[in-house]
Amino acid sequence: MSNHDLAKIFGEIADLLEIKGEDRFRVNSYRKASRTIGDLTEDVTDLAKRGQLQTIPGVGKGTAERISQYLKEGKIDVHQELLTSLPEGILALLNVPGLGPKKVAVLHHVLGVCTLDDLKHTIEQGKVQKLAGFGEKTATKILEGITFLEQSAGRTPLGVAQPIADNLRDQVARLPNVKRVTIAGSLRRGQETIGDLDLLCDAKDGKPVVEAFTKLPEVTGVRASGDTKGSVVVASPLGGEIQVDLRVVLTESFGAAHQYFTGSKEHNVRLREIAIKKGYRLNEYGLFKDEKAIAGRDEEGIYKKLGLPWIPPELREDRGEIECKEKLPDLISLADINGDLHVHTTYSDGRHTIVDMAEAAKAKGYNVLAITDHSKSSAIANGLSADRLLEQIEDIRVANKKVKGITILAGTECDILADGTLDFPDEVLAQLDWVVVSIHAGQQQDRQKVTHRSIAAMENPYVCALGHPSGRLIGVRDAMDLDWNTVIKAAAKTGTALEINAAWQRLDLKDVHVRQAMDAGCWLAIGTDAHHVNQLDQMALGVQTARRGWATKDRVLNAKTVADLRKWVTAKRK
Ligand code: DGT
Ligand code: CA
Ligand code: CA
Ligand code: ZN
Repeated sequence: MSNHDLAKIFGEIADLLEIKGEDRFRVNSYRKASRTIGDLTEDVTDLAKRGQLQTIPGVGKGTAERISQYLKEGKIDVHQELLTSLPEGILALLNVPGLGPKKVAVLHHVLGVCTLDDLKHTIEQGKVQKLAGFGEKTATKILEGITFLEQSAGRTPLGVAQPIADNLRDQVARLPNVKRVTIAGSLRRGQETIGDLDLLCDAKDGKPVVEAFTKLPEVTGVRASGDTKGSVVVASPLGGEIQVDLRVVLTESFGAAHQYFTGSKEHNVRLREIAIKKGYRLNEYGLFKDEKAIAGRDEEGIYKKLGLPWIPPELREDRGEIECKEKLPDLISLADINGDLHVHTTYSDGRHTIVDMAEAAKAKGYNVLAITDHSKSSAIANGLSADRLLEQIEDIRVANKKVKGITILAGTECDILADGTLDFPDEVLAQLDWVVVSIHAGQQQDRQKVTHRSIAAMENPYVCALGHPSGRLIGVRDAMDLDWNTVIKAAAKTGTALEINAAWQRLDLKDVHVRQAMDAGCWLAIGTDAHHVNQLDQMALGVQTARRGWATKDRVLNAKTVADLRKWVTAKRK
């Protein structure tokens, strides 16, 4: 945890210094320290204990002293001084997509902008548009950025919320007299961001359970505590807090409550209508005919009595799941996944070697792992030149002999350049087993350009999958302005898979685009984009996103055997 917090503080120092107009050298040294600390595999606390802070590349005496101060006092003087010398709202401006410290500095010094509200007003007054280096287009982008921020405010990405919820669920499960605990709400439905966490508990006497819940070590505040319901807040690792609701119900109502609190609201409204038509009454306590409960112990019973099959939570959005009746799709599940099709190693910016990644993938029960390191244009990610890629292919052949029971595919995550050409020539791509192509720069280009680039790349027969197609970062950066109909049509026509990038920051494709791709007959490839062995676990998020897009196993390449996957690649090349 310290590494993450320290990296964030050093990054803020760099930003604040830059806004103040301090010299580049100082700014860069803090920025570098931030990046190195964020990338460390070892906890700084341990390094500090051994007196080895200065062995961290780029960390000199001064930085080491600041780290030590942070570890002792939880703060750093320069950081505190900077925060008091600038208006409070300044850091919030940096969160606006498209606004970096340089632009914020101009807005602050020239127009006196201190807060998001100031910024909105000065744009409305037409002042920002007239600034050198801004213009009408930039002003519009900034306004869009502010709207984007306002919409994502207070919501936590699924991948961040999941481990917090799992941990709380497990702790509540260990409380006295608790029969079972389960997660409900948007988290159970696998929605990409979560407003609050909803836990449901089966116990006879709610009050002591709720009381104990409000006293869990993670709890930083209590909003409500009653006989059957408690509401608390816990800290989010991204800053800010997350609300967690716990409801306690009796065994005979558990299924009804699980159904009700899983939602979505829209899905529930539809169910209630069906219930009313049948002369029943549906609520969180059960399904009732007159005053008699006819279902409520389990979800299946409720759906059955309403004339429906049990509907997987990921589909409960009133997007056609009710009308489907008995013909619900047989959704892909984690058990169907034979491998991961997008991971990085120490060859580019990953933390682990090819062999380590393969061993970790094998431990997950996979039969196949595609190594897809960056290509040379992704210079900050230490992208590979063609020569280094050829060396890596050799290394992968050797690793394949060493690690038995899993096939390591030699792949790439090749950059799609600004004009739609690829970072490697066809002769190089031809030597690989698996090719992902991604846009990493020029995401701001207009719709026509980004659409053309994506399509041009997919028209190359060596290309297997289009990586993180939208380029969005959840709550941080908006998607590219793609013409989705055209891109999805091109994917179907060229037989190129669209990736579901399962990294928690991305989930890209997102659910509705997965659905559109499914309807268009596209292939899908799920990749965790793991830069660390632990991140292979993100596959669960990718599968959930696939399920929310109604994806079935026959269309997901990860469900193929190695032999069939190879056949698929060969066929695509013809
Ligand atoms: P969130 O927290 O914004 O990510 O989304 P949810 O879906 O978790 O919503 P939340 O926490 O407000 O409520 C949990 C579930 O409880 C929701 O999915 C459906 C049910 N629910 C809450 N309020 C209502 C309501 O007014 N009507 C109906 N039918 N269901 C509700
Ligand atoms: Ca919720
Ligand atoms: Ca809630
Ligand atoms: Zn990428």
